[in-house]
Amino acid sequence: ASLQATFYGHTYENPFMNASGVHCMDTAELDGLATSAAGSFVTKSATAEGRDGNPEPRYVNIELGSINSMGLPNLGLSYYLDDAIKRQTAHPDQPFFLSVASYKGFDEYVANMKAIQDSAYTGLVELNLSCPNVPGKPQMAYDFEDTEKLLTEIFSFYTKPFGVKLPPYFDFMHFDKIAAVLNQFDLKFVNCINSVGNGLYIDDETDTVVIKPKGGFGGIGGEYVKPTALANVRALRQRLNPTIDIIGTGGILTGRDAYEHLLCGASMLQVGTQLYKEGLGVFDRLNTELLAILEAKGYNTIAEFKGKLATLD
Ligand code: RRO
Repeated sequence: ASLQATFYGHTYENPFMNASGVHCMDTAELDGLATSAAGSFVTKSATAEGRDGNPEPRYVNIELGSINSMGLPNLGLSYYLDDAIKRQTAHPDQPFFLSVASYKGFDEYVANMKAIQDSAYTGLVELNLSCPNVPGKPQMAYDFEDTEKLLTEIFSFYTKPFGVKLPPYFDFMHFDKIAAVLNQFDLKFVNCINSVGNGLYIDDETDTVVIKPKGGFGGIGGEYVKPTALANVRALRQRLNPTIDIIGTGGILTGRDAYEHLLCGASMLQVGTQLYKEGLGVFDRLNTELLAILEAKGYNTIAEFKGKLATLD
């Protein structure tokens, strides 16, 4: 059997990548991903200017996952663009992903996309509409009107391939609304999900929160979020134009978790918390575990079961 992944018309060795924010801050970390068993990788979400981010502690591993309020620490868009332009010729048939966010809101999103449009970078961009950790700034993709306005503005000048990273939604009306917005545009992919925003974890010995920013509130990842991630992948696969591929992110610890995301319709799979906990060796293990599942079930390719989740009616 083969784990080859088809995504945006390209064939990757396997569907696994890091989730943005983990192991992707600088050229050295990106080199580690590029030479790992991951099929692709994404850079840390960049803002126009470099940022130190929120005060520490701001990321903590907990038993069933992680909580973070990093606050968009990054080296600035021009750093990641320069790195990406140097890197993009290595595997032109398997483009990696440049993640772009905004600290200041709507106008900075537009300015950042203009900078990429005007650059020599030709690869994929993951537009992060879902950072939960900037004090005073709501997650863009929870505002359906602003998201539509922003994508309209970006598509008025941007001609390179890109997709969007979404927050989790929890209501069928919201699945319907975000899909109706996204289906108006020639997006290449959506990524479901970013962390489940503004959770609270309490240490049972000290009765205190575990991260410093925002009084302890932070984005939750890991095992906690798998059912929500699967629901978002599935619900959007059922609603989006078939030309829009889905990246599944959230709660992938094992080959079985990966398999379930693929059943829901994901084409690529991102690993955040478990990569942070386990290091780059996670990709070898996930490849081995997912391949064993395909072979046990008699599948030769991911295409044979992708999106084919069975229901009870
Ligand atoms: O840097 C962060 O605090 C962060 C970002 Br930009 C994001 O998109 N998701 C997240 O959990 N943390």
